[in-house]
Amino acid sequence: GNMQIYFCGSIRGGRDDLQLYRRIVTELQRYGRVLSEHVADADLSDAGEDDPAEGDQAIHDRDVSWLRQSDVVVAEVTQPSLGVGYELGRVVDMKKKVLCLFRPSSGRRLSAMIRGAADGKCFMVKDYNEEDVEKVLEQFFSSLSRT
Ligand code: 6K6
Repeated sequence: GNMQIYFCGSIRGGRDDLQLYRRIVTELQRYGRVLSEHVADADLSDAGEDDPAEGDQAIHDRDVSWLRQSDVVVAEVTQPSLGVGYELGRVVDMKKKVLCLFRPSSGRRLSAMIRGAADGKCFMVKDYNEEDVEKVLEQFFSSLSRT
């Protein structure tokens, strides 16, 4: 559809979940246009600047403007990332629908500032297993079209 989707996932926070991000982005493309496909780009390492032409300020400004443009935000929050936390904080004030996906099987505990931001309306936090990711996304997007 025409929905604009912003996907958040760890980059410099660590790339352990990259394959899962790719799976999520591929699935999100069924529901709309993913503005932030680069998050699932295997060439983008956590080591630093693969593209020296693009400074951190340009990355920040472009990502914030894409967040503003987006209709919904989906974040995989299992791998802790300052950038993802920052994006989610900015987006709370934009009153968009947000789905945070967390895998308890990681053995981590999600930050209280993310789990505690869930309000049952705009900001959702979903505990899931990797194998259920497509189903979880389907439930989220069908709940959107019902409102
Ligand atoms: C280009 C080439 C090498 O590095 C880059 C660009 N880096 C980023 N490009 C695009 N978005 C980024 C970049 N670094 C962070 N972000 C945004 O912050 C993404 O939207 C992710 O959701 C989030 C990741 O933050 P960190 O703190 O884990 O890097």
